[in-house]
Amino acid sequence: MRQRVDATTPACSDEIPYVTRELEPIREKVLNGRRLSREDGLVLFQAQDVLGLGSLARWYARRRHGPCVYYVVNGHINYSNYCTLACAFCSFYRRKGKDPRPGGFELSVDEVLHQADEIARSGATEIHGVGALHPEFPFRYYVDLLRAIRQRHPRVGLKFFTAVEIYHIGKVGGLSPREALLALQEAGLDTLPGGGAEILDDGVRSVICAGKETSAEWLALHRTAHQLGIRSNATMLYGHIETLAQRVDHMLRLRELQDDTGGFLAFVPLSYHPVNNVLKVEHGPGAIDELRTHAIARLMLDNFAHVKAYWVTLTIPVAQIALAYGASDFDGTVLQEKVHHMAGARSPQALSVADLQRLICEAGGEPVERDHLYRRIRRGGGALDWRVA
Ligand code: V47
Repeated sequence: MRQRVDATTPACSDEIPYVTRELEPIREKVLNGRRLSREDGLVLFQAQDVLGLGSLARWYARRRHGPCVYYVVNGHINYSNYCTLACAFCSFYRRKGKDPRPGGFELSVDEVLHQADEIARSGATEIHGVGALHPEFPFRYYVDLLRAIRQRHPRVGLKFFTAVEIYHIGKVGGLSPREALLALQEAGLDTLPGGGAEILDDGVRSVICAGKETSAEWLALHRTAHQLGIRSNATMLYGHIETLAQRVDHMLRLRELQDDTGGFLAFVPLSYHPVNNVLKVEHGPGAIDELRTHAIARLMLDNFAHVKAYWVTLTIPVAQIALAYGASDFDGTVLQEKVHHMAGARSPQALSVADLQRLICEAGGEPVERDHLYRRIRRGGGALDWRVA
């Protein structure tokens, strides 16, 4: 499963990216295919030359993917927001029976299936399903949910449950994380979303998500998934109390695991939204910080195929510009997202395929529809008329 730089991808720009003097040594390393160090990452986070950084990251992304920018027709299902944890950054969760705030919900398997039907009818090739650590759902619920969707929609990729949910589901079923993953895989699980990574630093975690699995546990779960052939994403929640060094270290820990397994598909930076939660941070990251973070991720994570510009958290204009800062995946149509909209995201509820294609073209990219495994999708006339190319 080891991933490699795709040497067959056509180089699309031979132009040497222009950078000011402070970034010249790093440019030399990037142009010569040498891995960036922790110190390089810190230099990049402090560099004045944000445009130079962006052009270097864009050059690197184009060397790997040519002009291709990937998108997916997908929808989100949140099966519940009742949670046994109370992460300070999270605006999504509610405590069942104990929360004075309105907005708690839990869906039956039939209700989840109904949402899956609607998403599949729209022509989706992927369903992204996350919830919370529900205090009462039995192990069967999770297996039945996947099996029901898998039976009704055998071709749709099921990207379900963060690492933290997998630990919870395993505990509920009296299973080890590996056994839980195997049972879920047997029921239809294809890939894991990258959530729950937050910042892979246990000091930061003890403030922003006390009680959640440790950094090592998050990484261990993804390692196990990769060993079972379940590929996954990795997120980073940034722009709250973490330091820039902790962001670099987060990337390095992911890079190390990817060297071992090659199982990660994409890195997804998630900019922090400070509304409706108790973490005392006045504002999330600004656009320059967001663009810088995407570009640095592109350069540091040399063994990840894609950095995702997740327009839901970035806003559409910043996500579009992130395509000039090394991102090569615009995510998707994203029907029915809740986690970030409840935290104050002001982006729309969904984008049409025509919008995604237009935004990518306008940024100088060539839109390529992908599925949950980044395989190209070819479409015929109707919404359901699609196949892996
Ligand atoms: O783990 C929660 C984040 C994640 C806030 O894998 C917040 O393709 C910002 O993982 N401000 C869940 N972020 C969502 C997630 C995800 C989303 C899109 C694509 C993929 C993928 C994965 O959302 C959580 C947490 O890191 N989150 N609250 C907030 N206030």
